[in-house]
Amino acid sequence: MSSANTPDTAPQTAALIGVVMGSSSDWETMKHAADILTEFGVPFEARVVSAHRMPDEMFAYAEAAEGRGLRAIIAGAGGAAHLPGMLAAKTLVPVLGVPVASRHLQGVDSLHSIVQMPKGIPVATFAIGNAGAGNAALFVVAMLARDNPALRDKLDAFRKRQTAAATAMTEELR
Ligand code: RP5
Repeated sequence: MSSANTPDTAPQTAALIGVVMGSSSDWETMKHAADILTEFGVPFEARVVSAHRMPDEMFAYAEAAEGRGLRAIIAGAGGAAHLPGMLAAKTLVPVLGVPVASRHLQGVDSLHSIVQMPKGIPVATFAIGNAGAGNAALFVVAMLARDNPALRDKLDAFRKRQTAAATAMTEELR
């Protein structure tokens, strides 16, 4: 059972996507990824897997990800934000990184930590905050939609609704 402030701790059956984060304080941002996956009906699990406070669990999560059938991991963290890179180092499952806004540097530190991976271990890095979390999930949907026509249709309809909403904005100017 999820609430507005905490990630779901109970994994759904046959999760395809892992949504992980360094702290429950990241959930306010990462729930925007969870909301998109829910909207598109993509099975996911949401967990706190802190890189520096529970490193053994983080390694275990990464090492098990491929065997458990995860197709991608969306990892959000703030500050030094080493979680996405460390996960990526321990699994062949693609990792998408979401920089969470930090208190003192507003997430620029998180962005730099995640995006500046040395060549060899990639982390697909998204925008700081809610937009990044939502877009990471939309990117996952687009990847899964390549061999899932029903999901492709949902994504197409989502884009068309967005276009219609933006088109209607001109009316609001009058
Ligand atoms: C990181 O430290 C987390 O990803 C979070 O963004 C940040 C602060 O964590 P808390 O102090 O709120 O638990 O590990």
